[in-house]
Amino acid sequence: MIEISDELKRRLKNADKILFFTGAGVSAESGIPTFRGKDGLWKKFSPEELASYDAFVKNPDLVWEWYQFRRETIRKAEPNDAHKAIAEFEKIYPDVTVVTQNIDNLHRRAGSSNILELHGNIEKNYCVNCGKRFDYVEFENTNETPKCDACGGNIRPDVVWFGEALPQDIFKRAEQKAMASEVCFVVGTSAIVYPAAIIPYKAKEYGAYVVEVNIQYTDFTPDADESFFGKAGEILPELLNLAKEFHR
Ligand code: BJW
Ligand code: ZN
Repeated sequence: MIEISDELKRRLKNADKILFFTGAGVSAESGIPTFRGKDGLWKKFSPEELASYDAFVKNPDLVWEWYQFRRETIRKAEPNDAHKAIAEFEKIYPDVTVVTQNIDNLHRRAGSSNILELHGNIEKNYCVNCGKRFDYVEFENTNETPKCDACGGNIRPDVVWFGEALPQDIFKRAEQKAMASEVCFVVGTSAIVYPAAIIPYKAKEYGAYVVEVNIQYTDFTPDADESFFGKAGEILPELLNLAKEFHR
């Protein structure tokens, strides 16, 4: 059982606008590896070596294979109790937004309806040459980079790599939701990748009470109003129950 402060009780009681800022840790209990940490590597490559346009130009098949491997894992995965609890907050509060760095669709599959995906979506692809868009299903069994049927260019996943800009409209909306939020939960992220990591600081700057949920101390911990150290799939259902108890 977690213990929460009187201030968090007061906030849960009076808030209308809730923001969740999530990272890979929220999907860890669904069996999807995080990026950093001991299980965060794939075939001895770090995310910085694979998640970049330079890496894709140098070795498109390696990068494509990494994404195919991850798509398979993600497709087999199910939303966990953290995703489900987050989705259920919508039944209590009128304005709930999930700003996620994840590309795995698990918030959507758990039933969340207002999701802002800052780093794209692994189910989608586009041609680097002409921009034509393709669905994942078209390349289900391809371990080599597929070629665009319109121009022959390489097809890449529609995700944001290092050095690339985030989708500006989505990032703007996320910032606005952060600024308007009254309680902001920061769940399962190392909070080291920018500009996404600005979101919880924006929330705090504009008056939100910021609550972190992580299995360990992060770069954001010193700035959190309250931190719960434990698994998201265990802590979030407890926070949901407390919200149900206290919300007016
Ligand atoms: C649990 C748990 C459980 C585990 N329960 N918790 C130097 C200084 C500052 C910035 C830079 C710099 N050098 C370069 C930059 C910029 C760079 C950056 O931030 N780099 C840092 C690494 C230093 N940023 C960029 O390049 C961004 N673009 C940009 O800046 O563009 C500028 C520009 C402007 C205009 C025009 C052009 C350019 C883009 C960043 C894109 C990041 N992309 C990735 C890949 C996405 C696609 C894919 O998935 O393949 O996004 S990298 C990867 O990191 C992925 C994630 O979304 C992101 C964040 O990781 P996350 O989610 O926090 O995961 P982890 O693994 O780090 O943490 C997991 C956490 O969960 C841990 O804390 C665990 O403890 C916890 N946990 N189990 C609760 N059960
Ligand atoms: Zn093309």
